[in-house]
Amino acid sequence: MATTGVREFQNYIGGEWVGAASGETFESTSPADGETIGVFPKSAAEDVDRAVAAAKAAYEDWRLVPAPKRGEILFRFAQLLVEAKDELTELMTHEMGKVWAEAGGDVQEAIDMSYYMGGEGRRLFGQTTPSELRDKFQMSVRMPIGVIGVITPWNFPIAIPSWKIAPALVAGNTVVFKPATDTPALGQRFVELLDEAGVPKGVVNVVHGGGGAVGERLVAHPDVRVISLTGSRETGVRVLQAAAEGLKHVHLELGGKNAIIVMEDADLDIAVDGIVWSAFGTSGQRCTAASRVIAHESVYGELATRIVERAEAMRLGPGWEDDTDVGPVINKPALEKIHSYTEIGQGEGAELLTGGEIAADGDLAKGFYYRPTVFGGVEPDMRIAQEEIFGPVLSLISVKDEAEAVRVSNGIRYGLSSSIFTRDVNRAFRALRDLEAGITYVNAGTIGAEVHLPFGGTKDTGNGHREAGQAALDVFTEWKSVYVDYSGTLQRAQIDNT
Ligand code: UN1
Repeated sequence: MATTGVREFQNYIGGEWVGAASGETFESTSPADGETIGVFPKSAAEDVDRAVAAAKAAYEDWRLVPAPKRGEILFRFAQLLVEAKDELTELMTHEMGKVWAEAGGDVQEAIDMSYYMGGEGRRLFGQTTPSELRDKFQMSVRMPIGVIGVITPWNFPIAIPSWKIAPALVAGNTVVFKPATDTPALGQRFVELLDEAGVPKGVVNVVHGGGGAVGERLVAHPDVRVISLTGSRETGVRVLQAAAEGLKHVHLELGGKNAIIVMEDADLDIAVDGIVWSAFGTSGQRCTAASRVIAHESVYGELATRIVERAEAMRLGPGWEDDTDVGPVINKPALEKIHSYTEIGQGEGAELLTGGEIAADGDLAKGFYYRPTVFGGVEPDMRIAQEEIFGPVLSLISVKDEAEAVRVSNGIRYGLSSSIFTRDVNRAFRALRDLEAGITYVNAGTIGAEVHLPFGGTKDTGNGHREAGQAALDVFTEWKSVYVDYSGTLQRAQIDNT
């Protein structure tokens, strides 16, 4: 595709906009219609090394900037995001493909997170405790760690960078940021706004390029102390292995295979709304998307009919058009992977109730569109009910009772989001206790987490950390325990305290 007139973007290293040392580039194109969004540096190890050196140098002063001041920069950043919300929303409908309302929600989530973490500048609470000895004071304080490597996905191209970069900055760390190669223009705008907000040179650096060249060097670099990655399980395992030798902190936010349980006493109108929103919103490309519905056998039939009806009424199209319900999926390999699961599902004996095909009529042929797809009669151990498809594909599973519903919901390797629709409060609380997931919704779908509670999952969804909320600070700080003895003598803990 011709690139004349297309904007050329650069890396941002130590406060300078620079190309890749090799001079190589790659293009970002729209999944909605193939339009070229921009040309970006295809960076390599050398570029990463320069960015890490800049971040390391900037850390020496940034860690000493009072945290409330760092927070004020985040407040300004949040305000700039508010002002740029429409522009970023529009760019997101083009570069990533999600529909207008959801793209606005993505930007809003970054606004919320930046205000929330800006406020942490005046908190960053530690603990004070009594001492077992006389005339001794003690407390714990959160300390910054150093240079943080931030590797983000394309599905929340503004929100997820904010989940990692805002807490990293308020805590006094510096950052080397590798945006997803499918959404680099949005990553770039994010950093431009941080710069405008007053983040000093070298505190946030951006290096564009692939996971192989840029990501691997970031993980291997001895001066990067923390890696925060949102991505696939396979990438997460590779990063953990690569980071082991350097004993780096690794924060992983990986896959999901989230289920909505619908019991016989549920309000089916709300359940259908919640299912359709969670399964087909963002074209199913959320880690939190619902890809399984576990329905009590007495409501299974009605639910299936109503979900199929709603799926068939959804209009596919570019996200910037007002009447679009479902946008494209991110790229051709994603489209092919999603379609392969239709074949896998049919091969396994599931019943294709609707969808199951690439949509290519008229202008849709210019992009990567997949029809909302529903499989019925799915058995819990089928691949379509076990593996993350990351597209608009939903599996319906019928169960006999609550115990079986919970067992099926838990019977996967992942543990991100979960949901139950019921009017029985006892049942709801049992589900809250028993569902093995980092997030459980009652009478809502599986998507829509807010920024001030921890976000993340159990089992293969991660490695025990959480983003968002107070929990996010644990990834980007280390505790220091401080003991001050003002007794004027040497007091020995555990010995002189009798
Ligand atoms: C993701 O899919 O990786 O809860 C993030 C939600 C959104 C975030 C999803 N607030 O669906």
